[in-house]
Amino acid sequence: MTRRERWQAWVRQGPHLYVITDAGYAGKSHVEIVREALAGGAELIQMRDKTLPDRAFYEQARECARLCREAGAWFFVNDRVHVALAVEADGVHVGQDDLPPDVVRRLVGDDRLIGRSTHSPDEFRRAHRVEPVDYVAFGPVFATQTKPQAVPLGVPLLRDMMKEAVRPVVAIGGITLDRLPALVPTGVTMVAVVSDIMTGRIADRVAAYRAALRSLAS
Ligand code: TZP
Ligand code: MG
Repeated sequence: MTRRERWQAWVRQGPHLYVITDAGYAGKSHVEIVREALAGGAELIQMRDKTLPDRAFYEQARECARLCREAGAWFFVNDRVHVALAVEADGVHVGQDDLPPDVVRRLVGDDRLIGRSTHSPDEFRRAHRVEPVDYVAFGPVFATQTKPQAVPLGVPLLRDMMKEAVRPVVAIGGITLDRLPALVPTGVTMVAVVSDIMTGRIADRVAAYRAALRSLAS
């Protein structure tokens, strides 16, 4: 089975938790965050750090990728396509200011996964219709301190966008446990969480999200 076939099979078993590392919130290294998230049962982790120099990012990403591989969890690198390739990550997540997805596809090849951030209906539609990506993130759904300037899009708009979705969709932004009952019925494949997991006991928070998602799955 190819990686993308495994991905498609896993996607169908959702909704899943999508953990995004933030060393600032956690006060820990990405490697420590990944260890704790995996101990809580994380199945997908994205390493995200906007400030680390490439060398330091790479050193940690290499270890995070190894830990995820060993645990059978998906590992994504945020923004840095070259590092995703260097550490043989499962995929790379790119936003609107990063390399365009068709260029990323050319660089990473057919089997590696590409995730895409979108922040408006136009971006969401383009990601679904023309971009060669494996999932589409939409948000922030709720206001969040992690991206304070971004305008929250809201659950009603997410629900509307889901009618047009033909790819796995990741809800992101301001997600907390008590908001899952509003999000899961929209049909999203994944919920991505930064601060609500990074600021607590990471393994326990991951386990709590997984249990909540399981109980809400239809
Ligand atoms: N993209 C849209 S919202 C967001 C990103 C990276 C941050 C989400 O963080 P949090 O702390 O889970 O609200
Ligand atoms: Mg980016």
